[in-house]
Amino acid sequence: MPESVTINNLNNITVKSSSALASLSQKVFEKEEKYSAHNYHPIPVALCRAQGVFMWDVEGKRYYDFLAAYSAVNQGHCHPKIIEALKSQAEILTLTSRAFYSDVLGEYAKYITEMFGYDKVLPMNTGVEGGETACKLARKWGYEVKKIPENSAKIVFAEGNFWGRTMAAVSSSTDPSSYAGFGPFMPGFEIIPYDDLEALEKSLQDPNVCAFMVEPIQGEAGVRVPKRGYLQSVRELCTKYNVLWIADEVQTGLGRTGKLLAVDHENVRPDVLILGKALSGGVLPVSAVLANNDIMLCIKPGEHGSTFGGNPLGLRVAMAALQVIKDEKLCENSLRLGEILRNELKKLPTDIVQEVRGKGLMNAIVTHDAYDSFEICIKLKECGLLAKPSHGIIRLSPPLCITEEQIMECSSIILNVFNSLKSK
Ligand code: IF1
Repeated sequence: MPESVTINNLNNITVKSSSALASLSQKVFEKEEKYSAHNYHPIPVALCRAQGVFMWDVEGKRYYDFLAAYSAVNQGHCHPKIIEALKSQAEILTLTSRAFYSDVLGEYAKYITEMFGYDKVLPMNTGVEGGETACKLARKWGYEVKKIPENSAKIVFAEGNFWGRTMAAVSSSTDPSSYAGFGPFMPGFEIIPYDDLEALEKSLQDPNVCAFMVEPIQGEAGVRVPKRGYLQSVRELCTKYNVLWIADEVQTGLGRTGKLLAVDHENVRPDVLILGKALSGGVLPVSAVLANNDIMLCIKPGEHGSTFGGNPLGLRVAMAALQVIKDEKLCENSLRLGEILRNELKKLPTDIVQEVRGKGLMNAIVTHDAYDSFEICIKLKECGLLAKPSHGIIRLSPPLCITEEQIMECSSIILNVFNSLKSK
């Protein structure tokens, strides 16, 4: 058995056999299997440290992170400026609840509303809480402003949508793995095909529709990029029929697609904007719903909130995370390197790969059905690159701080793995 060496600190070197190292990972897998719910099927890698675009497992192996925690780590793992914000705030004030004012919420609210061009922000924690908040805002606006009869408001969603795992979120899902076995479902939700303007216009003619909630690029559905002009037409149709356009930018936002927001590719503005994930740089759950006063003020004191929503610790982290995106020009980097990555991946064997698609550094490899995306991700892992299979595609979304040299190295890893499949 080849010897391998791990350096567990500067003072001594422990020589472990590769089987001893492997048992370190196995112990992690077994403990999680025994004591944690089986609500995921993870790639078998036991991670213990991360920095920038890299993660390390308990055996000391280094990997490129090509998932970025589903786009929550756009700024790179453990970004020093975000961690510094976390540490300094953690020592003075972490949580007041919204029963009282804190000296952070107003500062953050001014910062983020000016950055995205809305009157107000409603701070929440997870992305799905952002989606729930947006739906409650839309219903309230529907009753108070659009004068929809009580308890008759409808929200339209696109087939293939994914905005979380709550009962409301799965009530709008068309993916059985999300909704099966969790009924009965939320009433007043309607589904239309994604990227279908005729179906959208037909649905919006119902006077009881208060909102259309949609991802500018569908993430979980497999990085589905709509036809150019779709978002502009969504904007026009929602305006025409007095329906709120809710853009779920929890995954596509904050530089992931090569612009600050994915809607910026078509220079359009949703009525309600949902942010999450990278809003905290992957440090804490921080989400946000942004809207103008005519919508946001439909929710009155005591009608919505959460214990941790707007907590000083998360908001200091969020301001640092947003500043990093600006200071390090992560949107521009994402746009430029996404082009380079997709150009390199054009060399993938067409008898294995149907399509490579995406925008900025939000991409996916679509394989022909005969190929198992989970098995391919195992091979990628063995070559030092961590990616995630979902619904037959392989999602590629590294931190936006990745360099061109690293993109080229990762492209060759991916090309080598796929070419090795051909020789099977
Ligand atoms: C899981 C998927 C991605 C999201 C969009 C809201 C949320 C998400 C567009 C909710 C969350 C996460 C959830 C996580 C895996 C991951 C995911 F595979 F589930 F669908 F990214 F595509 N809107 N997506 O993508 O945000 O409440 O999780 O903070 O549930 O397995 P959250």
